[in-house]
Amino acid sequence: MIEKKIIQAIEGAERIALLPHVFADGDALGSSIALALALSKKGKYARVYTEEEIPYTYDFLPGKEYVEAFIDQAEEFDLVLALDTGDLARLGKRIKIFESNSFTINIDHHTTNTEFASINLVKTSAAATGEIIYQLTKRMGISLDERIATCLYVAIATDTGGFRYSNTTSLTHQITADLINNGVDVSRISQLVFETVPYKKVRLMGLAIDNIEITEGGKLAFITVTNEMLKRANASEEDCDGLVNVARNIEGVEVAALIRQRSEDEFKINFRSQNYVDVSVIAHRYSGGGHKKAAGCSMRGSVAQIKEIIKKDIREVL
Ligand SMILES: [Mn+2]
Repeated sequence: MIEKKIIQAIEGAERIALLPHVFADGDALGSSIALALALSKKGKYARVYTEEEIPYTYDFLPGKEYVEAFIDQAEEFDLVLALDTGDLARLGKRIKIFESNSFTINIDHHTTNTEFASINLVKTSAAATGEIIYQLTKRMGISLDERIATCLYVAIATDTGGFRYSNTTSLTHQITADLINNGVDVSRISQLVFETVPYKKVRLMGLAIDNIEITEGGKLAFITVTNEMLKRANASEEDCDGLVNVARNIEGVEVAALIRQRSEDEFKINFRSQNYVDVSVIAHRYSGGGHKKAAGCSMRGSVAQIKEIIKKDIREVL
């Protein structure tokens, strides 16, 4: 039993490092902080190392005092866990922390997970890594409290798009019910996570919406964010979050691609599909990964060149 091995490893460790993926989202952060809170209840010393500072959307998370943005140096640990991380590249610079430890654990739900650790707990049926962490803490006999429940709620609510995506199961709702029974303030959290938007993000959305291009008979939508647009809106990387959904939600669109500039000729592509296209297959072709309906990769070239490549790939699967 993989869970049993993980619990044994955790029980045998004193100092534990937790690593969410780069550009940590609600699930990566929520499940990592929840586990840090749970482990400290068990008398363990736990730290969460992120690649970047916590995005403002998640700044309210209880337990963020366990989080440190990785600069170059970390403390010594006797156990390292990667959470919500499909492959080693998603650990960014923190691969140093991961590889300095001979015994590692990988807890994730991505179908593209490469099982890169000593122990791999990959449950692709889980809507969020938060669901797996919930089950693990239960098994460890750690009682939930408002802080742990809130972090897990954020993990699950964000990865299911507010319980709207097809990954949402009855188990998702059962787990969530237990979290709410442990004190989650649903309306406050929903407002903070899904509704409150800084003005700079609204400005960026305006610019991005203006350049949406719809092609392939209305089934493919592109939305582009250049560095120039970020500058004009006074916005940053984190303000691009959720933009791709604006394009995906257009009536008739099956696949949306957010093309986000990283440097002069380097772009990050976020794919979303509506019903039947498996975008993880396309992302995988360019060394990316993800889920059937949400995936990403990096590409080089001009925006026009990248659009041509994607059009060709999408045409095959539409
Ligand atoms: Mn996730």
